[in-house]
Amino acid sequence: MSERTSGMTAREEVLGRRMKGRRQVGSGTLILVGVIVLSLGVLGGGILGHAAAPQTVSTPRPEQLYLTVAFNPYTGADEYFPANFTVPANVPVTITVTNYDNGTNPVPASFAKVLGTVGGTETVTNTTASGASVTSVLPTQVAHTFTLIDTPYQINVPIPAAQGTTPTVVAFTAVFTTAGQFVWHCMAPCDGHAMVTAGFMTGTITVVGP
Ligand SMILES: [Cu+2]
Repeated sequence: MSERTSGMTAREEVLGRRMKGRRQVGSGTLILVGVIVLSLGVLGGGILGHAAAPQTVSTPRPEQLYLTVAFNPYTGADEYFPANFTVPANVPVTITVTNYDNGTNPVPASFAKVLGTVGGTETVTNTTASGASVTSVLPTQVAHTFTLIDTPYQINVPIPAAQGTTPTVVAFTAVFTTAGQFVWHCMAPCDGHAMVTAGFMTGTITVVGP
């Protein structure tokens, strides 16, 4: 018992010394490596920064905004996520809406037409649609709409229903030329409560910039 204890203590001492030695060498090496990495990082960042700058200026990338329409089990309603968002003014903004709601809420023909987007079109992608540009969808296939009728904007984007568990993805591009905060609505008769409750089927789009 006492032999084993003393044996372990001796081994621990040796290990302790080795660890201590390793730590000392390790910290010195770490500092050196740290200085080298930092130097390379500053140098590399400078070089990359110079190389990347002209690309950013010459080919401005359209802004992207991703929205999801889905059932929220906590509220018991279909909602836009997010319902309140911000976009830059005077640049093309591509908004992609991924809709998981497979129920239909048929709309009048006027709300099945695409209005106010670049080219007057949207693309629809699901198991039967290829992502081609369309100017309208079947009113009976609409689940929700993204509709911004708030002066000076007049935008309507019909969102067809998901197919089973496969979402329908709608994308469109718009240029927002007037800064300010505007209220959008879903015009499909989906849910009386959600349609009038901010953060559900209505919300704000804030346009910022010159
Ligand atoms: Cu809706």
